[in-house]
Amino acid sequence: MAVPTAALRRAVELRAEIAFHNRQYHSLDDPKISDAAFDALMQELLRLEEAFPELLTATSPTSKVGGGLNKAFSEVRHERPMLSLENAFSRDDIEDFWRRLQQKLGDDEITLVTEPKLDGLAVSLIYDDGHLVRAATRGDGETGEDITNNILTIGDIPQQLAGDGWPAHLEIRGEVFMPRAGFKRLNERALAAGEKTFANPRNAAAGSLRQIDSRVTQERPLSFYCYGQGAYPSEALPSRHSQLLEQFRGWGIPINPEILLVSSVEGCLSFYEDLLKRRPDLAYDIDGVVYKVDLFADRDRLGAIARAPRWAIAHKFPAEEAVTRLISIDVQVGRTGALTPVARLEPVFVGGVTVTNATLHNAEEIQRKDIRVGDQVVVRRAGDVIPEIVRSFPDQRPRSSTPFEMPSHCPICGSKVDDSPEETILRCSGGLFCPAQHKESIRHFASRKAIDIDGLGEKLIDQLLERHLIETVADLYELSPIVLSTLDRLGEKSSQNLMKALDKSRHTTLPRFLFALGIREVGEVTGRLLAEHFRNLEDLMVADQASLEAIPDIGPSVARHIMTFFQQPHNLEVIRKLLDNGVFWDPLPERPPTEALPLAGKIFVVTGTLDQFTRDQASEAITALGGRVTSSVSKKTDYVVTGRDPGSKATKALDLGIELLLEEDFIRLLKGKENETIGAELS
Ligand code: 5U1
Repeated sequence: MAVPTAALRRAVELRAEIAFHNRQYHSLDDPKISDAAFDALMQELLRLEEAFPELLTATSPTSKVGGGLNKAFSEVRHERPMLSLENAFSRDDIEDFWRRLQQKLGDDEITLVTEPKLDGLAVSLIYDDGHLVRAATRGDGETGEDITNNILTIGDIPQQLAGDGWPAHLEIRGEVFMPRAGFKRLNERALAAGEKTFANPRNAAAGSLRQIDSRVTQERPLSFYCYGQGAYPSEALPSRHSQLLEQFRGWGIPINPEILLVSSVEGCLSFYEDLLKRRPDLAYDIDGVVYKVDLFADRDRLGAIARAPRWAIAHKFPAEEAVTRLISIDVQVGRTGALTPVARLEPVFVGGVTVTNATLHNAEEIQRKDIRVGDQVVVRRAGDVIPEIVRSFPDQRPRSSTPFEMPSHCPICGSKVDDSPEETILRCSGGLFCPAQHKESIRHFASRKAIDIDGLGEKLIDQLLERHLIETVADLYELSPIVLSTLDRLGEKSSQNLMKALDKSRHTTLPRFLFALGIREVGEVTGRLLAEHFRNLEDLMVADQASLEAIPDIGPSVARHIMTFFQQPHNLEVIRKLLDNGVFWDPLPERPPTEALPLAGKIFVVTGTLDQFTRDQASEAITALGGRVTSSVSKKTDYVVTGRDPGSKATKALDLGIELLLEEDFIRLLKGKENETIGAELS
C-alpha cells in the first residue's frame, strides 16, 4: 500500500521532534517537554509505522533505544545491547501482555517479578574477578559513555563484590538515581549560592553522572539499585531472575526491597496500585513498575523485538508532570492577610486528574522560576500534593511578555499591602476589615481541628456574611433555626444538624480554643503548648513578652503576635461574647512538676497515621510523661514517632540521624516510661 503523503509528512515531523527531545533529555539534561508528552510522540510514530510498515527504517527513533552520546566521555560498546522496555498504560495493555506470554509459553505457570521502575539513569557495571573495572551509561543501547570514575564515587556501588562464587567476568545493570531528600538539599544549597537548580531528581542524577570532574560527582547524593544482568556466563545463571537478584544482594549489590513475585494479571495490578498509592512517600521518584518473566528459560523462548524484550513490560504511572499554558495569575488573600499568587491554567491531565490551578507560593518563587502569564509551563502534581509549576520555557515566549508583579493594594479590599523586609510574604493590611481575611478567619474557627462545627462550610459562611447574619465568630452561637431557614440550599434537616453541631462545639478544649482564635503563628502545636503552660485563658491573656518567650519553642515573633492579639479590644470583645454564648472547656488537671517525669527534656515529632492513637492522643501521652511535642524536625528532636504514610518529616529525621519510633516502638517506650513512673511512686 502506498503511504499517504499526510502520513509521510507526519512521520518526518515526529522523527525530527523526537530527535530534538531525545537530545535535550539524554545529552543536555534540559528536557523541553514532559515524559508523558514524549511518550505520546513515540506512540503516535509507532502507530503510524504499524499502519504503514514502509515508514519503518533502521534510523527511526522507534528502532533505537536511547539518546545520543556526549563526546566528553570515551565510548564503550556494550557486550550485549542495553534494551529498553515497551510501555503499558492500562489494564487492557497488561491483559494483552499476559495473553502474549500465554500464547508463547502455553499452559505453564507464569511467574513474574514485579519491580518499581526508578526514574534515574540506566548504567552498566562490569566486574572482573569481583572488581569494578568499568561503568558505562546506556547511550544509544549499543554504545554508551565510560563513566567509571564517576560511578566509583557512589558509595552504594561496591568496588569489590562481597562473599564469593561470582563469575570471573560479569555485568550488572541497574539505575543510578538521586533520592528526593538529597535532591532537595542539593537544590537548597544551589539556591543559597545563587546557582542554577535542577528541575527534578532525574536531571540532577544525569547532570551529576556527566561531570568531567568526578570530585563534583562525589558531592552529589547518588544511589543505585540493580535490576538485572548484562553479559553473564549462562552456566553461572540460576534458573530465575529472582534467584539471581538474591545472589547479587549477597555480593553487596543494592537490590530494591520492594520487589515481589506474582502469577496473574491481578497480582501485577495490585502491585501497581499499591506502589501508586505509596509513590509520594517513597524516598525516590518512580515513573511506573516493571513486570518481568522470572524464569530465564521462558525469557529465551519469548525473545525480543527491535528495541525491547517480549518478556518484560513497563506499566507507567500517570505522568506527574505535563506541559500547559499559564492563562493568568490571580492573587488570593488568606486568613492572616498573606497574598498568594495562584496560577490559572489551561486544563491539563496530570497525576490522574485534570488540573486548572496551581500554587505559585510567592512573588520570589515566580521571579526565581521566571514564570510569566502566557508561558508554556511544566505543571507537577505528585500524589495528593497541591499542583505546582516546576518551570517555564522562557525561550518560547513572545517578546511582548512582561514579568509578573504583585499588587501594591489588596485585590479584595484595596488596603495597602505590607511589604515587610523580614518576610517573603506580602500581606494585606486590612485585618478583619478585609472581607477575604474575615471570611477565612471564620472558616478557620469552624474547621475540624479548631472549634469543629460540622456542616458549616464555605458557601454557608458566604451567605451568613453577605446577609449580615453574623459579624464575628461569636455571632454563630446566636443563630436560630428561624434565621437558618432563610438561607439558600439549607433544608430543615441540615439546619437542625447545624444547630446541633453548633451546640456540640460549645464544649471544647483550651488548646482547640486557642488555635481557633486564629492568632498569627499559633497553630495546633503552639495552642497546646500555651494551654499546657498557662493552664487557663486569663493568665495567657495578660502574659508579657518575656514570660511568653520563656516557653520553649515560642520565639519573639510568636510572642509578639500573641500579645498584640490580646491587646486588641475587638478580639477581647469576641472572646467575651463566645464565653457568654456558652463556649466552655474543662479545666486542665493539676500536673506534677515536669522535670520529675520520665520523658522530661525529650522532644518528639509525630508524623503519619497511627493506628491506635489520634495525633492529639499521641501528643497527650507524650506530654503526660513530661515530653514535648513540636511540629518540625530539627537537630534538637529526640524522637520522630512515625505512623503510616509518613511525610518528609520522617525523611528529614533519617537525614539528621534522629531515632524513628514506629507505632509499636512508641507504645513500648510509653509503657516502659509509665512503669518507671509507677515504680518511682511506689518506692
Ligand atoms: N526495575 C527495572 N527497571 N528497568 C529498566 N527493571 C528494568 N529493566 C529494564 C529497564 C530499562 O530493562 C530490561 C530490558 C532489563
